[in-house]
Amino acid sequence: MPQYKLIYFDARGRAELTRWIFAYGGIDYVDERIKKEDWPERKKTIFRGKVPVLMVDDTTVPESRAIARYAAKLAGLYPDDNLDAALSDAICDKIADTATEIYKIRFSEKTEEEKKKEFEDDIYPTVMKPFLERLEKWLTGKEWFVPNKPQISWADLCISQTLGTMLDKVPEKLEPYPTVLAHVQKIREIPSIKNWIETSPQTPF
Ligand SMILES: N[C@@H](CCC(=O)N[C@@H](CS)C(=O)NCC(=O)O)C(=O)O
Repeated sequence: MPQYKLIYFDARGRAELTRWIFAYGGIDYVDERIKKEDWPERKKTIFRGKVPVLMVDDTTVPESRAIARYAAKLAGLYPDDNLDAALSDAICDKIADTATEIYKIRFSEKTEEEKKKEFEDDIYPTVMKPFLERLEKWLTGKEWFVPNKPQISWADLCISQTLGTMLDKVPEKLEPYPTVLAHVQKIREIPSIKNWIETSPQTPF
C-alpha cells in the first residue's frame, strides 16, 4: 500500500473533495496544510508551484481534478460503467469550473460588498441558478447522480461538498431546489463524511 500525502493550504478549496473521498474510503493519508507564511519557500519545492498535489510515495500527482478522480478510484467511488464515469467527470468538471469563477471574485482586490454584489448580480443568475435548475431536474427520482448502474460515486460527494458550502453561507439560495438540498444533506449524513465535517479543521473557505 503506497503512502499518500495531500499537500494544500489550511483551507477546503480545491483539496476538500479529495479529503471527503479519503474519509469515505477510510484511506490513510497525511493531510499537510501549508501555512501562509511558509508558502513562498515551499512554492519553490512544489511541482509547478501550485497546490493541491498528492504525493503517492515519491510520485507527485498535480491538478485537483486528477487527484480527486484517482482518490475516487481508490475509494471505490469511481463508476465502472463507462457512461456513468463520463457523466461523473462532466459534473465534477462543471463544478470545478464554477468554483474557479467564484475564486476569481473571492480572491480579487474588491471589497466584501463588491464581491457579494458580483456574486448576486452575475455568478448566481448566470452560472449557479441555471446549474441548480438542471441538477434539480436530473436528480428528481434518482437515488444517486449516475443513472446506468445507480450507486454512490464521487459525483455525489462533489455535489454535496461544493453546494454544502453554499448551504452554510447562503442557505436561502438552495431552498428553491428541494431535491438538490436533500441530496446535499443525505451525503453529509453518511457517518464517515459527517465525522470528517465535524472533526476536520474549521477554515473560512
Ligand atoms: N488547475 C489547478 C489550479 C491550482 C491552483 O491554482 N492552486 C492555487 C490554490 S487553489 C495555488 O496554488 N495558488 C498559489 C500560487 O499560485 O502561488 C488545480 O485544479 O489543481
